[in-house]
Parts: sequence; C-alpha cells; structure tokens
Amino acid sequence: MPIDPHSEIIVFAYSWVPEMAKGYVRDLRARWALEEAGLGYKTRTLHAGEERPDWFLAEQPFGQVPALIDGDIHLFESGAILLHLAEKSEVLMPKDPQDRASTQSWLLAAFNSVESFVFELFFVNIIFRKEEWAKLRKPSAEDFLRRRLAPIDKALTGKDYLVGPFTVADIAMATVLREANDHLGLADFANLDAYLKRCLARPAFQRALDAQMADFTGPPPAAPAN
Ligand SMILES: N[C@@H](CCC(=O)N[C@@H](CS)C(=O)NCC(=O)O)C(=O)O
Repeated sequence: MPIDPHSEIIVFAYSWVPEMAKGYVRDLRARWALEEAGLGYKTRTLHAGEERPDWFLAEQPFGQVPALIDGDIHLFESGAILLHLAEKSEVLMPKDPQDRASTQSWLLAAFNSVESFVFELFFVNIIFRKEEWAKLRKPSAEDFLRRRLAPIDKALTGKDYLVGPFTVADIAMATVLREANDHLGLADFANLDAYLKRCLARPAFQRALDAQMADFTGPPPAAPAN
C-alpha cells in the first residue's frame, strides 16, 4: 500500500519530563522531519512520570516516545519514524539510488554506531554518576565515543551535510551529536562542530524544539520520578 501523503499524522510526546530532558525527548526527531517536509501533525501527550496505559503499550511496547500514527499506519522507534516520513518528501530522502542508500546508511550509523556510545556517557555522567564503577568507566567510554566521532568528522570534510543535500540522516546524526557535544564537547572535531551548528541553525529544528517545549504543560508527578 503506498504511503498517503495527505493522511493525518499524530506524534506521541510527553506533557511532562524531568527538567534535564526538556528539549531532548526523541519525539524531537519526528517533529524536526515533519517541519522540514512542511507536513502538519498533531501531538498526543503522555506524562513521563506516570505508568503507561495499555493502549499506549500497544503503540510502543517499551512505553517510550516517540510513536507515530500516519493514517492507518502505526509505528515506533525514532529511526523507523524518520525513514517512514522520509518516504513522504524528497526534502528528507533524495531520489538518487546511491544518495538514498547513503542516507539510510548514515541514519542507521547514527543510532547503531554512535548513539549507543553516547548512552554510555549518559549513564556514567548522569544516571550512575555517584557509583565508583562509573567514575572508573568514564575515560574509556569517552575514548570509545571519540573513536566513533573521528571517522564522521573526516567524512564531513568539505561537505555541509552527510550525503550532499540535507536529509533525514542529518536529523538522526545531529540529534545524536547534540548529546555527544553536551557530554564530551566537539572541540577536537572541527567539521562535526560546524556541522552540528549548521544543522541546529535550520529554522525547522527551532520550530520542532519550540513545539516540544510548548507541549510540556503537565503537572509534576505526585511522587518524584526516577
Ligand atoms: N530507541 C528509542 C528510544 C526512545 C527513548 O529513549 N525515549 C525516551 C525519551 S527520549 C523515553 O520515552 N523514556 C522514558 C522511558 O524509557 O520510560 C527511539 O529512538 O525511539
């Protein structure tokens, strides 16, 4: 069944998250893609401090956001959502076969080959920061991430974006690098630093960020969330 370019799109997002997560929740990726493509959408929000209802677990088995409904199609995982939206607009996915393959490769590289190392730093710097093992792990976790960033820095030599034109792969990579920058800094990676600034300067990113922030209208949880 071909994807209907005019169907109603619903993005699941949060009405409340802890302060440090505001602006970083992964529905930002879906919103950014939709803004770049000029596609309208609505949000349905959940409270991150409350148990997820069964109907939402049917949308997203892990109880996380984002999930997305596009007409009759239901999907979850920000990577799958980006690839789905990319089929609706050439602004997100080029037509040229090699460029399409490169877009898919870089998108998966962002999530599989880089984001997992950023997560590790998130754990040692934030979640388990008081644990002795986390302090011991931190230098090698930083080193692992640097080894993943160096080849991307090289690949961006003389290029504005990963594939050529801006694509959905840049949404994936920039949102991962934004967190890498927070944990590690990108001072050693001049191309990556400039690339991240270039991506985040796009008006569609700012609109997506503003929209996510505007949806945080929920009350704090009754009991402190972990
Ligand atoms: N791999 C998932 C990760 C989604 C994810 O980590 N979502 C976070 C917000 S950024 C979440 O909902 N966390 C709450 C929880 O895990 O209970 C994706 O990319 O969609």
